[in-house]
Parts: sequence; C-alpha cells; structure tokens
Amino acid sequence: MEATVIGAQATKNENDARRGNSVAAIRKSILDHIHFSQARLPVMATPNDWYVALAYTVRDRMFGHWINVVQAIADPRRKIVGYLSAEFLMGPHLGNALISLGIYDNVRAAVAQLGLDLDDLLAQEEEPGLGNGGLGRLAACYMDSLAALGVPALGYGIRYEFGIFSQKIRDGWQVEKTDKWLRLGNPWEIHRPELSCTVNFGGRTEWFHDERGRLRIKWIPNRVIKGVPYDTPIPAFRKDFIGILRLWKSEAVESFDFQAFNVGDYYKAVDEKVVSETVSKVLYPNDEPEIGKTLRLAQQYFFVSCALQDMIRIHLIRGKALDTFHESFAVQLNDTHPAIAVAELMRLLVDEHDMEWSDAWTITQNVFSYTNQTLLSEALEKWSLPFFSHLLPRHLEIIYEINHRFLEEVRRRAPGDDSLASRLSIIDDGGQKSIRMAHLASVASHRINGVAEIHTKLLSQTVLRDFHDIYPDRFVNVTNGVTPRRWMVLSNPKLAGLLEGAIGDRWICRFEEEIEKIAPLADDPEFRNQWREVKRENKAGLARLIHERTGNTIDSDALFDVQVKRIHEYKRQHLNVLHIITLYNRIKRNPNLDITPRAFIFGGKAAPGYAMAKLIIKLISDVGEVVNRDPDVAGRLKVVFFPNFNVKNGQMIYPAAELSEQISTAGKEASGTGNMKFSMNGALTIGTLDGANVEIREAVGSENFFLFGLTVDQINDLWGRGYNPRRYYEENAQLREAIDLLYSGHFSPDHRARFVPLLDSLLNHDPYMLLADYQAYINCQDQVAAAYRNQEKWTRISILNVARMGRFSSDRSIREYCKKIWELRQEA
Ligand code: NBG
Repeated sequence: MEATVIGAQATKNENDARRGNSVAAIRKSILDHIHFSQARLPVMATPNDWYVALAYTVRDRMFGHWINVVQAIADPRRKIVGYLSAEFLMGPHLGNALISLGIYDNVRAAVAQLGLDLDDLLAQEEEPGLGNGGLGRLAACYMDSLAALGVPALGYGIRYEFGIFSQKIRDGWQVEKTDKWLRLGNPWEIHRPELSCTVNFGGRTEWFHDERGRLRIKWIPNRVIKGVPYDTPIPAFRKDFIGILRLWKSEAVESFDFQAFNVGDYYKAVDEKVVSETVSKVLYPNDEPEIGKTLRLAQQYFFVSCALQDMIRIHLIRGKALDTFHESFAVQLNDTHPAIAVAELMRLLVDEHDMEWSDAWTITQNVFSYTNQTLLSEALEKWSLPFFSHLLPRHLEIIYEINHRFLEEVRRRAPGDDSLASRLSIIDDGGQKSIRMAHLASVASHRINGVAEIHTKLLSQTVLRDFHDIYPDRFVNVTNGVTPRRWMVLSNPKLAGLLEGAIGDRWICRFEEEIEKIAPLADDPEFRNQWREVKRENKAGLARLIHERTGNTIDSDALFDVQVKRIHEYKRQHLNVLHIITLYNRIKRNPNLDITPRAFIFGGKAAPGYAMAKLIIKLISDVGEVVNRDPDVAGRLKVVFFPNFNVKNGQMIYPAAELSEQISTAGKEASGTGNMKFSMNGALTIGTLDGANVEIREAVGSENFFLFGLTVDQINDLWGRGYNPRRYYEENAQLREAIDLLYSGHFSPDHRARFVPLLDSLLNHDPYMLLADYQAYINCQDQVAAAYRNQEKWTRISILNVARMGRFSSDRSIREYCKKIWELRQEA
C-alpha cells in the first residue's frame, strides 16, 4: 500500500502553469521550462535537463510562499532567527519539496505522461553535501522545523564549491573523490549579487581621534574580498511559508588588478582572484578533531561577517535604530565555528556604527547564544595568537578588551582567585598563546546549551565547569531532534502510509502529541503483520541497492543490524567487528550452531587524515571478505560496507534497519541523531548510556531497549583505578580468540600485520574502553538474537519504539529554543 500523505492537494489555480498543482499544469510547466529555461527540444533533452525543468517547476510553486517570509522579515515586530553554521547538510531538495507542497503523486503522473520516471529524476539530483555529519545535519533539520513552525529564519553559511568528499571503496580502502556538486548547476538557489558584502583580512589598525575628540580605531586591511549570497528556499510542510538558507560565495572585489595586468604581470593579476575565491572553495572534511588552518579561520570570519552585515542591513530596513538590534535578531552559534561573530558584531557596532562599548556589549550578549556540540577535547577550537593577529588584527584587540573586562568581573566575584581567572580567560596563556573560542562564545552568550541531558550535565561539570559556576543561569539543555518530514514521510512512504491509515496525518506536524496514538496497535496482530510487511519491503529494497553498489547478496530475512555514522574510534565500529568475529568463531567451532542470521551493514566516512578510522573501514571490508565467503558460515552472517554514506543513502538505509548500533563510549557522543532516525523507522536500539540514547531509552521504556556497557561514572572510576585493557584480553577466552585471530592475519592474508596498529592500541591503551565493554556487548547481542526469534514480540517493541519517539521531533527542539533561548513566540 502506497502512501497517500504525499499525495495531491487542490489549489485555487489548479491549472495555472506557473502555480497550478494539477497533473496537466505540472506537465505544461515542465515543458515550458525545457523550452524557456533550458532552451531544449524535448526530444533532445538529457535526463539532467528534465530534472532541472522539474526542479524549476517545483521552485515556482515555492516562490508563492516567499512573499510571506519577506513580510515577516520586514515586520519590525517579528524577531528573526539567524542560525550561524559552517555546515548545512540539507540532502536532496526535490523529494522533500514534493512532499512539502503535497504534489508528489501529481508530479509522478505528470512526468509519466512525458515518458519519464520520477525515481530517475530524483536520482539525478546531486546532494549538496555541505556538512560532515551530525552537526550539519542538525542545522538542516532545524531549518526544516523553523519553517514548519512559521518562525522567520535565515540560515547563514558557506556555499562551498566542493562539499564533503564522495567516498569510493577500492580493495576495502576508502578513496576520496572531489564532490563536484555544482558541476551541472543548481536549480534550487537564487543568486543575489545586489546583496553582496565586502570582507577584510590582514593588515593593521590605526588609532585616531574623531571630530568629537573620541579615540577611534580604524582597521587598514591588506586584503578585501566580496561575499555574494545565494538563497535556497526551505519549504514549510503544507504551509504558505518558507525559510531561507543564505550561503555565501567568496569572490574577488576586482577580478583583475589592471595595473599589474598593464605592466605585463598577468599571473599577479589573477592571483587576487584565485586567493579570494579559495575561501569558499572546499569544506574541511574533519568531523571532530580540530585542525587550526588559516583558511579555516578565514572561512569562519568570512561567512560570519557577511551574515552580520546582512542582519544589520535588514534591521535598518525595518526602520529601527541599531540599539534595538537584539529585538530584531536572535543569533545562534552552531558550535564554536561561528564564534568569531562575537568580536565582529562588536567591531561593526563600535568601529563602524560609532556605538559605545558598553551599549554594544549589552546588545551582543542579548543577541547571541551558543550550542556546544562536542566534549572531545581535541575538538575544542583554539587559534594561536600570532596567526590570528595576522589574519584579524582588529579582532584580536577586541577580544583582549572583552577578556580584560570579563576577567575584571571575575576578580570582583572571586577576589584573589587567580587560578580561576586564568582558567576562565579567553586567552590561553599556557605555552603557545591561543584564543579559546568556546570561552569567547560563552562570555558573550546569554544562553549556552548542550544537545542532550547527559551532555549538558557533563558540559557543566567538565569543559565549561567554571563558566557554570559563575553563570549557572546561562546553561540550558535542548535535546536534539530530527524532522519526521524527511526521515519518515519522504524516506519511508510505506510506513507513513500505514500510519496515516491508522491515525491520520496529523502526526507529521504534531509528532509529539500524535504519534503515540499508534501505541495501542502494538497489540493488534493484523497491524503487526502490516508493520512487518512494510519493514520486509524496505529491507528488500535496501538489499537490492546493496547488491547494485557492492555486489553482495544479503538475505532479506536476516536481522538487519546497522551502524551508519562517521567512522571514529569513540563510536566504536571496531567493537561491532569484534562481535562479528566472535560469532564467526562460534560457527567455526560448531558449523551446525543454530544462530540468528544477520546482515551487518556499515556505512560512514573517515576523515582523510585519520589513519585509524581508515584502517577500521579496511577491517570491516576484510572481515567481510572472509566471513561472506566461508562455506561454514553458509550465508548466515553477511558483512557489508555501504559506500558513500550521505543523506540520500541514509534515506534508503534507516527505513530498512532492524537493529540500530549506538555503541559509543559513555560520555563521548554529545547526542547522536542517527539514533533517533533509526527508532522513528522502527529499529530497536542496542546502545550505551550516552548522548540521547539515555533519553530514547527513557521514552521507549527500558524493556524495549538493549542496554549494555559502563556508565560515565564507572568509566571515570576505572580510569582512576588504572585501566589495564590487556587484563580483559588475558581473562576472557572469547575476546582473546577474536583478537588473536586478527593478529594472526586470518582476515588479511595479503598483509598479515595490517591490523597490528589497531590491535596494539587496544591492548596497550584502549582509550575508548572497547575491551572493558566487550563482554557486556556480546551478552547483550545474544539477547538481541534471541529476541529476534520471537517476531511477534519484536514487532510489538518496534511499534512501541515509533509510538514513543514523539519528543525527538526537531519541532519540539525548535519550540524549546524559541522559549528558553531566543525569547520568541513561534507561530505554530
Ligand atoms: C556532533 C556530535 C553528535 C551530535 C551532533 C549534533 C560535531 C562537532 N558534533 O553527537 O558528535 O548529535 O553534533 O548535535 O559534529
């Protein structure tokens, strides 16, 4: 049964080729665009031409709603959310726009009349991979919910020419390929050169007295570049509203330095252009560990400066004086990447708009709030002073002044406590001096939030403990959420259809209140049958895709056990592998063992410079090579690495999953959002008490969640007592057997020592305590295998998981941001 929630909607102008939603109007519109926008004859049109013509057709229908957001932005009584993020991982636009507008079925019919298949056109879209993982995808879910709730919002970021690399797997190793997503154009964006801003870099500052005799500071940069915005409309589900994603591209102010050109130095003339355009060229592909590259800081400053100039422009258009800027905008810092905005707003207000420091500071603190996205210490951004002052000399002075005033306040509160002042200082004086961006963000923000309860608690107790001591009221928690529009309606139309048949379609926009209405149906055998049928079809679809992409055949009846996320030691994909090897050893010992057949499906990218993560990918592939072919295994275990995990592929994977692997070391995963997508699609979770797992388990009930592993306290305790991973190896025969088999080169006959670095690290250091959690994990997996054999019970739990996911909609998160942080009344 196919979903009807993504079906047709009648409109007033049914047959208008620009706006109408009838099949005829849509077909006419596509043909018009083939002619007027693409200048093609239909017979000559390529698949991309058809895709672009369809995209324009859909876009036309969104523009009708643009006017409403423009009105809201112009209305001085409405506060606007400015969401600053170096990453937005939006995923493909077309499918999402179709369900939002309610024209999916009619578009399918219209393109069919043109002899085309909608699925082919959807596949044509290059996904804008302008993010690494959770952080960027969170920003995308929040844009969706802001629009859905009718909150006027601008997402500000960078229009990277190359997004996150696309991943190929060769011989089991990750190979990175440049992501040329703009190669064939991008029909979703509107180029707005008239809104360009200029951004300065480098040079020096000069002090002078203005005509009123006040000391002023002038920044004399040695490089000026231009930021040009591109707007992408973010549709609001079935509403006359949109959000705007405004991404900035860097360009040279003057394409040619004519003076240099005239004296014959052509290369110097284009040099300027090359350097300027480099700024928005490529997304840094690291998920967490920080890198400290000049270009990275230049990117951060670039987009943040453009964004603030743009917001000030909007505020002034509203006819308001700058001292009420904070009434127009609430600005959220998505992690510390945009934290330089604090110094930039101060500079704009004080230097450019002539405001008193203390007034400017009050506005700044009212405007900003900061979301911390990770506790990993290697991920806390720090910029070394010499190199910071080289790029942003004026901002360094401003940061010194902010710090000076802040530390004075600290000393007033805690006289004599010099160590407190030095711990809180924005400038880290230890060794190589550097600027701690998290401190800058915390000093300037009226609210600081973590992204899951446990994460906010740990944030307050560790990384920002001293800030929490002096400003306890600034700290709030907002647990992450994900949008049910993309992650259920669009990705899993079969489930959406079943849900609609049972409880109507209000759950799509009122997930929190409505979805629990399916809970009673968990006890209805007929409904459970239909539920299983949906899962079965989704699994078969994924199995086909896996075969197409990897050549592996997987049995659709096996338990689909899935771990998809960035590859990182803290996420412990290699713990999952140890389980696979343990099962393999059991089968080898007793080939007739009655075992629950499983397909282990992995996916995720490793940062190109992260050797251990890349080795983990190779480990998964090598273990798969041996296990998948072993006749004793007889297909009961299959291990596949799904290449190039991204939003598009995620949309195929989550709906087919039955077991969600959320097995990070407790205290390391800030929240996780994949965990929510899996549960919303009916997978059961095996997980640790980490991130949002804790709250997911509370919500679905401990009896419906496979919990294992050490808690944060137990881990700290074990470190305190002295952790010796080798002892676990020596005392646990099953574990020893698995590790020894890896050491022996059984899975890497072509290079027997391949995994020695990984194994040595586990036995000697094991910073993520895999060995300490190993046995608990295996025991828990054994319970999973047993539970799967009772399909009625499993299905019941699956239904209850979905029914109890209400609070993990990003609509709930955004409502909380509106209330606790932005002081803004949302419309919905
Ligand atoms: C990630 C965390 C995840 C979290 C997302 C979104 C970074 C820096 N942080 O646990 O690792 O779910 O942010 O909040 O990518």
